[in-house]
Amino acid sequence: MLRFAHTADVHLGRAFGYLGDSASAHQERLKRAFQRVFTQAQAHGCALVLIAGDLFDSPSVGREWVAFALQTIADARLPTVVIPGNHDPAERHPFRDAALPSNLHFLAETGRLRLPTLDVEIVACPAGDAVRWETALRRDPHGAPLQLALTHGSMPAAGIQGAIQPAWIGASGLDYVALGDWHSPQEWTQGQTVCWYSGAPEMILPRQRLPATMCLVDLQQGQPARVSHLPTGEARYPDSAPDGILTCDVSPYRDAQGLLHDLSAMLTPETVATIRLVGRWNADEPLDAATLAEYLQPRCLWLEVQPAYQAGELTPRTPFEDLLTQLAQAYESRAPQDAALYREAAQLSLYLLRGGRL
Ligand SMILES: [Mn+2]
Repeated sequence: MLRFAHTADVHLGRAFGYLGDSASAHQERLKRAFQRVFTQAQAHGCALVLIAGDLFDSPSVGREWVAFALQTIADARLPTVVIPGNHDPAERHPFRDAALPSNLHFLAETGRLRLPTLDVEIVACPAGDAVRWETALRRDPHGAPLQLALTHGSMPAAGIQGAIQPAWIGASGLDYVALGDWHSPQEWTQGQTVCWYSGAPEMILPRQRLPATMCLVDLQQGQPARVSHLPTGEARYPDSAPDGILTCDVSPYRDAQGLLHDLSAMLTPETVATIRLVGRWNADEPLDAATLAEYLQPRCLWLEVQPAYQAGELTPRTPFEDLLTQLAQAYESRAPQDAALYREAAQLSLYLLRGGRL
């Protein structure tokens, strides 16, 4: 039996501008996730590590990122196979001119590699070379007992034509195809050939499945590959929100402070959340989603606030607010057909006077 680790889309060296002050901490998280791929591989007795493209975020990442990747791979001492992705294409890949450790097999072109000590044969299908993939994705009847492929590109999806066709996988006769490009894990098994996008080992963009994982694959001759998923990333949804969407009923709150307090308690520096505010906001002060997001953002990795609540009716509290309301009522009685408009104008005036934003 052959047991191996499959990851892709590590994106080492990514800047993470959208994370603001948390960007450099998240770059460190990416490094830890990459190291975790190897520690998990070792802990589970893997004989091989596959990295299906986009190991680096760009061909021009700083030299320290390249040195880090090479050192991590060398230290792990496991045979490791890397192909270029669309972010780190073959012609300008950082590994091209680097001195590679002996356990690293960098396959820059479409082709085959045989690792005799493992009885395994590997087909490389790097990004940008899709015209050669259909013929390359084939079992060699005279080849090694176990045969697998690494491919970096998109399957057909809504609005995307796709660089790979599922039919190529089905017709390949290979034991496993390790896909890279999509950042959430997804299965594309066709017929006898088990096929997965491993997903990125840490969050690259918030819209991917969290926590990020890697694939652990067991391959036995004549049997379908068995795949399990091991966590590698630290970015995660709140405990109470398995899909990342935290629904919060604002009705019981009498001020924004109490709401902020309760929401803050659910956040950590690793939290990624969409907070959906529902119910009726009954407090005197306006509830402003943008202000709320500004306050909560430094308390987590990333969040979005979705205002889906209804605002309760505001009643005048000061002589000036009284005057505004009476004015609107006077207009309303003169033009009853526009009553709704005047009422809305009066409510909006009170909202803005109390510091609300549009
Ligand atoms: Mn990618």
